Amino acid sequence: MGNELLSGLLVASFGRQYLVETADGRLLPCVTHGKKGGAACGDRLKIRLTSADQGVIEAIEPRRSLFYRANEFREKLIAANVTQVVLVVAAVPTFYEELLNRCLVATEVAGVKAVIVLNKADLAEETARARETLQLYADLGYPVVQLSALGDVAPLRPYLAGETSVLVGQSGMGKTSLVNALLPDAGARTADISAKLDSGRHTTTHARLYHLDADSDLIDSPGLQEFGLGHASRGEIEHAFPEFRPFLGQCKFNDCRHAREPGCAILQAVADGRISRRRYDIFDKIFQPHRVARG
Ligand SMILES: Nc1nc2c(ncn2[C@@H]2O[C@H](COP(=O)(O)OP(=O)(O)OP(=O)(O)O)[C@@H](O)[C@H]2O)c(=O)[nH]1
Ligand SMILES: [Mg+2]
Ligand SMILES: [Zn+2]
Repeated sequence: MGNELLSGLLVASFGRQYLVETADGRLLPCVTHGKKGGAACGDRLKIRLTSADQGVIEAIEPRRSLFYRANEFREKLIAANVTQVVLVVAAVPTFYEELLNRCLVATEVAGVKAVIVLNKADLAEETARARETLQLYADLGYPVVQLSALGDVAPLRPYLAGETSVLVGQSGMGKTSLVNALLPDAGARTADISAKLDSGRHTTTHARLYHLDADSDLIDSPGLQEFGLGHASRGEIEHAFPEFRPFLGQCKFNDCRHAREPGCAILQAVADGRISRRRYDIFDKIFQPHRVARG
């Protein structure tokens, strides 16, 4: 077909197969050239038609942000061009605080806003305990929005207005249920809560972008079990803990690893109660591989 390039928005990626929304609102299956991957949901693209209803990605436009995780071997892109990460947790199944913190670090490293959603508020007793755990994060300035995706999702709407948000979190926290509640026409499917059979589970396997309204988008993403921060530098991780910032650069040694060095301003702040012990312990765990590595 022609050599003309079209602009498009990547709204879903299935391995090397992509679904691209063109300016005129069509959804076009696209592939990439050869082995080149690296496109993420939310990417703005230049595509070329290879047939009437198939395209090839020719270029990825510069991104305003990239939210991703990485281990020592490879990167896993989650979403591009988001302005906000919505971290979805619930009391049931239990959410892992370290994973939440890893997501928060990646959000800070990406330079975008974070909102924590405590879903399944209808499970009142368990939710009350989880809310106590989350108070630490509310005190740090992260909004904590408590709601039930099966009830009223109105409390979340003001946070989504005008933003491109990606929902992230462990499997089963209710990300897709939130999409369904916010966008009844989304066609996103979830496990039926009334289905007693485990086979009724419907876990999300790929990211998908939905238009909430003319200037708000919402990206659903697959559940996470781990969140590698191999891409973050030592300095980025230190700064990703906002309450550490006033103390960074105050340690006796320039290359202080904040482990057990004398004159460590971070450890002193923990001892003084100005940095929470819980957050420091999580930082310590996350920072561990970066202590031995360079940079
Ligand atoms: N009680 C209760 N159950 C909920 C609520 N929201 C979601 N669920 C249930 O939690 C289960 C998981 O919901 P999903 O929306 O599929 O979770 P998810 O975060 O998208 O999971 P993955 O796609 O695997 O990452 C389903 O059985 C939902 O019905 C809620 O507010 N209250
Ligand atoms: Mg899902
Ligand atoms: Zn230190």
